Amino acid sequence: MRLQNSFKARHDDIILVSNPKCGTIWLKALAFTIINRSRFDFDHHPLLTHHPQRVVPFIEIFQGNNDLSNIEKLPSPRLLATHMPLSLFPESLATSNCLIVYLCRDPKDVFVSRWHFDNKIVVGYNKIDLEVAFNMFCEGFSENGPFWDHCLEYWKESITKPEKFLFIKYENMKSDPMKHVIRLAEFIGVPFSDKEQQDGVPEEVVRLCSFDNLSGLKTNQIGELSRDDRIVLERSAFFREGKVGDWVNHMSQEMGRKLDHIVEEKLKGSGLVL
Ligand code: PAP
Repeated sequence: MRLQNSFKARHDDIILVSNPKCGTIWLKALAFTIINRSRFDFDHHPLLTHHPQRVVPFIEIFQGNNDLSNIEKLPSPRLLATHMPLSLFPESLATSNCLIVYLCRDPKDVFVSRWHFDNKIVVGYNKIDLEVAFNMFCEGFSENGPFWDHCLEYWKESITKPEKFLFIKYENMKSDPMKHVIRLAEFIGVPFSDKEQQDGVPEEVVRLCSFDNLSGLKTNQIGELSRDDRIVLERSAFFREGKVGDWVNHMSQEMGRKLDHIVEEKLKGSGLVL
């Protein structure tokens, strides 16, 4: 609720939004690389030595530290990320010209990813049985509200205001990352020039931010990250499989059908299919 009162969106903000475990870190890496491509060359890039969580801040981290004023000190244009539902954003989000990129993913893979992630938290989390966690997910328990409500809020905006909300699916980005990198650059107002396309710059962005590349870097493998001092987790926790459909290795077909059915019902009539 504090976010509603204190976060002020700027006209040139770019805000990356997702439910947890939809591939936020990948989107952060891609957007950061696209925006800063004239500042950093690919051989000496900050992502080679800095965890992607560090190069694009979460609005919630400022909020958790009670220092949202620090977000005001960031220079424009700001590249920010959040897991917040749209309904928790302040009025300034709707009235400003800021851009929102929303990343969604098959909820079965999201659930499995989240369960593994939570079990890797070193401090600040009690381990939980997969079946118990699954039932809670199906009932909509999440710090950001039910998974489907979160997606739907942003989906509806992306239909009525496509110039302000870009809705992307993880699975589509996996099957054609180049197309999405080009689209993302266009949407955030920094399209690749013909020369850049001829020189293979979009390919370089895709390669730098690929799961294989990022997950193999020391900065993303060794050590711990602290999230607003309450949670400590392994840096590698953000890079597990990076695949579509890994849920089959952890959930039964029956669980998969149950979740599919719930999600289908919740999204009925919206045009959104997950
Ligand atoms: P967050 O919500 O805590 O920020 P987030 O980055 O959204 O996490 O999700 C992590 C997932 O993205 C992991 O999925 P998995 O558990 O199914 O493997 C992680 O492996 C995946 N991921 C991380 N980097 C990439 C990447 N470069 N390409 C594709 N998937 C990635």
